[in-house]
Amino acid sequence: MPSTTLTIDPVTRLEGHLKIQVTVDLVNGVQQVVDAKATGTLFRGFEAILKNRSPLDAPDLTQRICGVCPVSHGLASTMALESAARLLVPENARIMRNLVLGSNFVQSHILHFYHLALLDFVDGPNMPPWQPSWSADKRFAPEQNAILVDHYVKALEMRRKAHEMGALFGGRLPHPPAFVPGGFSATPRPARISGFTKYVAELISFIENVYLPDADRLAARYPDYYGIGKGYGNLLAYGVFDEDVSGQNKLLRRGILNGGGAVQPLSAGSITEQVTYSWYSNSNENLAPASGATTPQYPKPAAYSWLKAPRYSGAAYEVGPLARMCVNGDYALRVSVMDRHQARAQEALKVARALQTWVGQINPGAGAYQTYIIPASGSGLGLTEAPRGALGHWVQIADREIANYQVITPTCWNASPRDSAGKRGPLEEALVGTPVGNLQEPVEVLRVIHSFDPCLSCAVHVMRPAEGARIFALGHYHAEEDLHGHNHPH
Ligand code: NFE
Repeated sequence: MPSTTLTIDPVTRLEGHLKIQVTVDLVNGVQQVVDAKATGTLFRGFEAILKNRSPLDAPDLTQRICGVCPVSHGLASTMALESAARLLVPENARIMRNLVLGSNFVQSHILHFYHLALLDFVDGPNMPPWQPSWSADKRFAPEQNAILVDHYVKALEMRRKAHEMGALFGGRLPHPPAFVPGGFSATPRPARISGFTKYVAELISFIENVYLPDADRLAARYPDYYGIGKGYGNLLAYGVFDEDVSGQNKLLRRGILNGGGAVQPLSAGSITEQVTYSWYSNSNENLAPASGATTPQYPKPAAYSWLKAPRYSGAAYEVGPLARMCVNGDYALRVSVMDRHQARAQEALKVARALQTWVGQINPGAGAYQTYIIPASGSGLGLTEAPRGALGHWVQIADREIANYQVITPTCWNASPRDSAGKRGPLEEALVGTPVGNLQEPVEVLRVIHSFDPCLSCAVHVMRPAEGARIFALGHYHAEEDLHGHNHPH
């Protein structure tokens, strides 16, 4: 049989625009993926937007990278600015940052399991938007299926509550305005504390009684997915949720696991970004992000993605809840589709329980902000975690302006293209070996992709309409004119 190339473009039920191309062939009598390419199809451009602006703009602007994980961008950015000014924030700021970020983690994990991943395994109701859909390899009996669909609906309500919980301190979700360099701009009023306490109890109950049992149900029905989607097995975590203002003690700690063995310390200096297969100038090749550059070049021979390829000591690393939980010693070191789902569900519970502890640590009588003065020059680094994995912001300040800014998102790590050595990114590698039962409905490929919870909005962001494209504005009508000033007949 000749090999077949399948293209899924766009992959749905994720954030942003991802194209996946897999080559399927027969190996030892099993039809399976033998090669894969992941393409981020839009250019993000925030690095260019931030140049020469006030550093104080960075937390607000970088939150607009994504509406799903804005809290993490706000935090990474304020951390980068504070490290450039060598400033530690007050205890109340540490706690309220944890509360808003943790609310976002819980919301995002529930979103991923029920609304993005589950429909690869479960039949939705017989109506749009659930139908038409692929029917391959759906294993749940009708009554189990119905329970999971009920939980899909319940999960919408729980996500709303998680958003409302975070907004109590964040001021708004998504894009909370409360993350500012120097601390936190909300006051820890007792009514907010008691409101938060109620919400978190309800969310813990949902995670314990619904989410975790559903994740176990899925694992029991699809145990073969503990053997699918492994990839390199390299895991990396920057760590997150400070337990004190020094930033040294975290709920989920920093480190790397190199295909097995003991957790190693992580050195930020070992991170570079490679662009051989990315639509960026070769002058950007293998730069450390502290002195990184993001110079688009399209088209470019052999390049196939707007994502760069971040590497640690030259190797590809997977990031995300599984990486965090394994590095922290909370999850046995196994890497697969089902382990990603299990670790994510268990992390949701760990974070929700920690929220309960932190909200009790707030001192309502104390402040949460200290004056932040923009340094005349300097460099800063903010390493934290977003729900989807390790997130880093690097800033250079000169003449009190941003001279350079670089962001490496979790999806850049996971869905990166090949590096300069020609080695696949983590998701590409994880797809290799995936069995494909039905070439018309390669649902197994989707399950591997979704287990990483990719977000291409974080990775890429700005697009230029095609030549001749027509622009329609909702609400009022202008003469139909394309971008190039040509009028078109009705
Ligand atoms: Ni757009 Fe994000 C998370 C970040 S993923 S969701 O989590 O940063 O690249």
